[in-house]
Amino acid sequence: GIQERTLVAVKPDGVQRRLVGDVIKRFERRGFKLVGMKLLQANEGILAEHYHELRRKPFYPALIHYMTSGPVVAMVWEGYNVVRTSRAMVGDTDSAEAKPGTIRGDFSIHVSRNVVHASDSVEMAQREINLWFHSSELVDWDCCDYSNTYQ
Ligand code: DAT
Ligand code: MG
Repeated sequence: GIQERTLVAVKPDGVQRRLVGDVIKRFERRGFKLVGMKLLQANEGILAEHYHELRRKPFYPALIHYMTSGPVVAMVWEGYNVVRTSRAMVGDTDSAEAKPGTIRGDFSIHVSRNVVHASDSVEMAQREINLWFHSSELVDWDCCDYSNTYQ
């Protein structure tokens, strides 16, 4: 439905490189609705939850170190098929494979510094939104232009 939500986060490399605005711009102009956003320095606890499935990967310690190295900008975006569409906008996990035109394909070279996170399924999105945001931090509001975005 048009109320599907996903978690998008600009990672520490993206914040350091001042790419926050570029990332937001792409989701805004696509037509998605921003319903939550904050800058925070993530601690190991939240990242251990967030990357639970990767805990046995050889790159896991470096991943956690990088993700705690500076602030991230966490966002919740809403709209039709937003989980799938945002993964397409973000591009392949491995920046070397990411197509030009995607965020990773335009702004990054290597998998270990791939600028942005986006949830990979509706179920994971719900879990990640609950992990990164209190429900009171999410705002329900009416987009004035939905007749130009949806039928
Ligand atoms: P994605 O972020 O596209 O969902 P993922 O969930 O498989 O990818 O992995 C999470 C992050 O872990 C990824 O964005 C960057 C890091 N990562 C994945 N594979 C890696 C690798 N082979 N070497 C270094 N970092 C890696
Ligand atoms: Mg993932």
